[in-house]
Amino acid sequence: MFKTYQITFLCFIILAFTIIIFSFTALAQDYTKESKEQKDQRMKWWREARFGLFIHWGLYAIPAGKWGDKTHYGEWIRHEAQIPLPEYEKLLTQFNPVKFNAKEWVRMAKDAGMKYIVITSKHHDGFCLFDSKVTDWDVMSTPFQRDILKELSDACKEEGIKMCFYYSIMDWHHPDYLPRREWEKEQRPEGDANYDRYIEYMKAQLKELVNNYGPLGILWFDGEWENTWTHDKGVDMYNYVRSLQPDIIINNRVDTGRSGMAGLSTSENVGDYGTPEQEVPAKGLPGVDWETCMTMNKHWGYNEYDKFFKSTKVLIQLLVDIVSKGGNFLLNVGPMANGEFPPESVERLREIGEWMKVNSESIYGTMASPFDKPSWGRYTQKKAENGNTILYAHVFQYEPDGKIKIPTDKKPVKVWLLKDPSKSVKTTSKKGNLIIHLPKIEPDPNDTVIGLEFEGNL
Ligand code: JFZ
Repeated sequence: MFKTYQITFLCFIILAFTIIIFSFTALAQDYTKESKEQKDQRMKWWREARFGLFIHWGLYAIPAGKWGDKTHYGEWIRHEAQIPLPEYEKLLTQFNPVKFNAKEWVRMAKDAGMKYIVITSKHHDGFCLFDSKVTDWDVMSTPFQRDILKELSDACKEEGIKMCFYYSIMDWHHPDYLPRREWEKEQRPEGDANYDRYIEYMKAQLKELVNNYGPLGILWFDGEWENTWTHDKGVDMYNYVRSLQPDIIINNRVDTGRSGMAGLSTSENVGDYGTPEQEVPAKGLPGVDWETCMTMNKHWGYNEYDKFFKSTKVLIQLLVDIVSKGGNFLLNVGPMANGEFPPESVERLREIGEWMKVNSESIYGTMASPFDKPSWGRYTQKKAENGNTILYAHVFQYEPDGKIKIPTDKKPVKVWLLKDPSKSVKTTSKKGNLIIHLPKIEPDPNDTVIGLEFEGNL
């Protein structure tokens, strides 16, 4: 029969095999194969949020758009002005945003009605706004020496805002990143650069970001378009980040299938949602999750010469337009080198917040409109808890006769003006249309919202 030591040995072998097989399946887990219910669950907060703040901040805020005699630069300044690396590295000693106050930033976003913040943990210049153990090209090497992302993620947790990180795949600083910029091939030879080692660096940083600042809402990849990044690498990275935090949301720029500025990918590509940039799709896309990101002026990073800010009215109507098509709006601020938001951005966030305080129920948790876009504005809709449908009529333009027409023969069980529910709103029917007689009030120049509750579906 077996001896005790033989049994012990056998048990040991079985245990070792079990561990190996278990860890192997854990490693090999394919998160792209989840069910629709699982994805719906994971995307729930994001689909309800509808509105977030994008922040582009880094060393490029110091030159503030100016290099030599040109003043049109932003976060791409090192590439566009062809600044040699040793020259750009000098900015490190000047980064000291003494006015930075994480709580104030988070409160400004929250007061504007935003539910999540996506900030550049690392942009294309490779500089990290967090304390990274795998590089010195980070905020801890500046005179500031404070972990900006730690302070922000703590403030977000306190205020109930989802902390999310932008992370650039392209990196103009890391010696292992390839390819080199065309113009710096001679000053920065490739030497023994090793792209696989660069991927290990990315993974180490992403682990720091998820583990030390999480749980995170989104990892927002970018800079995926250079020829060294491939679909297979995107799939691997997607699964890697999900393995760190299974319920995290990852945008489609982790993969290579994005169609330029329109930003949408096909179903063969990984990534949880599409990212149109500086534009809004002409129509909603049923069953597709997308988020338009946009600047308030013409730059992502701070440019002190750029005063071409969109008005508050334009920004509010953009938000409503996007939401009426079933998308999210990620609106950008490029903070200054002293750590403050530009005053023009502060003002707009505050004014958007005033509108949201009255009207946000017509934004949060709403879906694309069931009707075509009307001449007078937009529709959003949501399901009430009792199964009724609530339609919001966003009136951008008060028609001279004070009437708007909605193409339904259904009668609403309730109609109200969001900014003054005590005002009664008259409705009549005409040739299969519902006519709303707008109350005689001073219209909101940004968007006057009427709520209409209908029994069942529309
Ligand atoms: C990228 C970045 O390069 C830019 O600095 C900023 O962070 C923005 C949000 O994202 O910009 C892009 C990316 C891709 C295209 C255009 C701008 N594209 O494919 O057309």
